[in-house]
Amino acid sequence: MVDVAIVGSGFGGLGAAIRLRQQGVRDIVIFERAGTLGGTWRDNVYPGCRCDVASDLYSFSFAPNPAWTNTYSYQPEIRQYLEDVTDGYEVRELIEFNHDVADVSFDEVIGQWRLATNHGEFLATCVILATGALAELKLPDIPGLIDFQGPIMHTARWDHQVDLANKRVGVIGTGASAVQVIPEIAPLVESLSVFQRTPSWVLPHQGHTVMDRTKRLFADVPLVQRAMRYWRYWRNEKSVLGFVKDPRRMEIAETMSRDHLARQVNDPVLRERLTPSYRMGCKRVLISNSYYPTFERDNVELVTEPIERIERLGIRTANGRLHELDVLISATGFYVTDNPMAQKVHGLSGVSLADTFRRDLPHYKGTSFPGFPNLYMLGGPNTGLGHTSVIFMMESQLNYAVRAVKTALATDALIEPKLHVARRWTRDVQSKLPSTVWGTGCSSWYVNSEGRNTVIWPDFTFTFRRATRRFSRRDHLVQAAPLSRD
Ligand code: N01
Repeated sequence: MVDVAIVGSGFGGLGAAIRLRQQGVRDIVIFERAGTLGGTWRDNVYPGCRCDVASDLYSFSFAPNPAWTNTYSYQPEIRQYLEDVTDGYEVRELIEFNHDVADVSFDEVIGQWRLATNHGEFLATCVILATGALAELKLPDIPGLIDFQGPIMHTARWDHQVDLANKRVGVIGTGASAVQVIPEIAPLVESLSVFQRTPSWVLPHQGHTVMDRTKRLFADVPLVQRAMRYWRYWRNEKSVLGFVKDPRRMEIAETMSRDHLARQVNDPVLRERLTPSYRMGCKRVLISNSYYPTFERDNVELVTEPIERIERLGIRTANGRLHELDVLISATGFYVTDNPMAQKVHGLSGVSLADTFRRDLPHYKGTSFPGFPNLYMLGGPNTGLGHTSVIFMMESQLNYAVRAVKTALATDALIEPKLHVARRWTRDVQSKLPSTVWGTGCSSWYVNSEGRNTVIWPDFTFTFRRATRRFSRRDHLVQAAPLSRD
C-alpha cells in the first residue's frame, strides 16, 4: 500500500512526484507502462519532432534549463531534459517501469484505490492520473487500412527501421505532427503524397539556435532566463484576446499566414488549396518555415480529393484514382475527448470516469471529480491550450492537487469536490466557450461526440493559476476514511 500512486512518467507524472516530495510526501510510486520515461516526448520520435512552444516556457518553472540549444527544442533534447530532471530531483527510484495499469477502482470498504497492473494489484490512498491527453494514438477510420501491403506508421510510433529512401510514401493528415514530419522526409523519398482533409493555418517559425554566450549568461545569471520566460509568457498571453475575447482579431494573424503562404508557394491554385476556410485558432495554429515550400518540390503532391478507401497497393481517392504507395504514414492524431484511460477508472458505486466524461458530468478545475475521492487528473477536462505552455497549466493543477493530497494524508480523509461546486465550475467554463474562436465552427479534436469542447481552457492562464492556487476545504466533501483501512 502506498500513499500516492501516480500513473505515467511524462511531464505530469514527474512534476507531481517532485512537487509531492518537496511537500514532504515520501511514499509515492509512479507506474509507467513503458520501459523508459518521458511520455509523449518518449513516444514521438518522428523526424522533425519539436515543441511548438518556446522551451524557456515549455519546461518546469522550478527546473530551468540554461543549455537549450534552440529556442524551440527538438524532441531528443526535451526527452533528455526530463531524464535530467528525474535524476536531479531523485525521483527515478519511484518509477515502476513496465507496469501497465489496466484498472483503477475505488474500494469503498477500505477507502483505498485498487490499481490492477500486469505485475499484480497495488493499493493507494491517493491517485494522480498523469497519462497525458495525447497518449492514445488514433489510426484513420478509413476502410481497407489492414489491406495495405506495405508498412503503416503512426507518427507517434515511428519505426526508424522502415527505410523511406526512394519509396513512394503517403501521409494522411496535415495537423501539427504532419507539418513537422513532411518537410523532413520529402527530400528522402521518391514521391510523397500528402492527403489533406482540412488545411491548417501556418505561421512563420521564430525558432533559432541559442548562442553559447546566451547559454552561459542563463547559467551564470538565472534571473535573465527567468525574465525571458516571463516575457514569453506575457507575449503568448496577449493572444488570448483573439482566441477568447474577440475572435475577429484573428484576422490579423490570418493575413500574416496568407502572406507567409504567398511568399513560399508560387502557384495560386496550390495556395488556394492550402488556405483554410475556418477562423484561425479554431483548430491548432501551426508554425513552420519549411512546410509550404515542400509543396513546391517536384516529388511532392498535395491530394485534396477525399480518400475513398485504402487498398493493397495504395490509397484510392473519390475520383477513382489509385495513389500507389510503398509506405503509409498516419499523422492522424490521438483519442483525446474519448481517452481510453478514462474507461479504466471507476469511482464510487463503480461509475467509470469515461461515463462521466461522455455525459459531461461535472469536474472541478479540470482536476478532480465528484464521486472519485482522492483522485486527481493532470491534463483533465478543459485544461488544454491553444496559445501557450501546458506545463503552466499542469503546475497550476499541482498547486491544488498536492495540497489536497497532503490534507487527505494528514487527516486520513477521503476528499472529493462537492457536486454543486463542480457543476458551477463546469457550467462557467462551458458558458465561455461558444463566443471564443473554438466556437466559430470547425471540426477539431477539442470537441467531443456530443459537440462540446471538453479540452480547451477558455481564458487567460493566470486566471486558472489563481483558481488553483490553494485547496479550498469549503469546495470539498471531506470525510473520514473507513476504519477498515488499517
Ligand atoms: O494530430 P491532429 P497531430 N482521413 O489531430 C487528419 C500536439 N502536437 O498528431 O483536420 C483523412 O492535429 C485530420 O484532418 P481534419 C498538438 O497539440 C504538438 O498532428 O480532422 N484525414 C488532421 O489533419 C496537436 O494539436 C506538437 O480534417 C484524417 C490530422 O489527420 C496534437 O498534438 C507537435 C483522418 C490529425 O491532426 C495533435 O496533432 C505535434 C481521416 N480519416 C503534435 N483522420 C508540438 O509541437 C484524421 N485526419 C508541441
